[in-house]
Amino acid sequence: MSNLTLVIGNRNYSSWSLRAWLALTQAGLEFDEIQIPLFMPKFKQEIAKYSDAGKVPILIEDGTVIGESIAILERAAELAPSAKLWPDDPLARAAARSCAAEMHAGFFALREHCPMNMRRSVPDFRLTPAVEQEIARITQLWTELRLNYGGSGDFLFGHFTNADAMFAPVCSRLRSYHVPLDEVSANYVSAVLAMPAMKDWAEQAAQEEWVIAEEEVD
Ligand SMILES: N[C@@H](CCC(=O)N[C@@H](CS)C(=O)NCC(=O)O)C(=O)O
Repeated sequence: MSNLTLVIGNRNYSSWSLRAWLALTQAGLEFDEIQIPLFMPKFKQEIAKYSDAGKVPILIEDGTVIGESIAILERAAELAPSAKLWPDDPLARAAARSCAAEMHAGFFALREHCPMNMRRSVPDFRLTPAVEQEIARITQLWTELRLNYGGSGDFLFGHFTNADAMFAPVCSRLRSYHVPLDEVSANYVSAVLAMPAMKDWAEQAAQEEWVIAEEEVD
């Protein structure tokens, strides 16, 4: 039994759970996992056993409850310094924290209209202007980061960092809804989705039987 327990929702739909799980997994940290399917009759009751905030993910470390995915990512970076979940260079690190915070605090149109749904594939999905605008901002950000910090690696700051954990569900959404992308962004999405941990998460998501009708958009 580990001193870390991560409480997550459905692998198929819970984008915030994915971010925390991916950061902990990529950092090589051992953790126990508790899964509570979202929006099922007992969701609130079950989650109240761990946190009054009522949302996943939740990391429990030696009895301390850490909610909010960005705080979990910070803790993962502290627990596994050699994984370099934040870049070493101070300015690169500031840029990584900035884009992670931008993701955490924004892109509401994309989150609302293009829910993460790992097993879904919608070829003729029509984007709203607001979603198009947000995707333009995201791909501009990715292009700048790859150019300035990507070096010879495949990720935003070369190697995998918490910035990639924050954008991993966006990569999944762009693939699910067949969003056309520039070459840099398309390569980045492919690199993120090809990670063994992402494949593992997606394979398990595909086996889940829970369906949340509102998230099945087309
Ligand atoms: N700000 C939170 C958001 C967490 C969140 O919204 N989680 C969703 C699942 S992806 C949830 O638990 N929803 C259940 C609810 O709102 O009742 C974070 O960053 O962790």
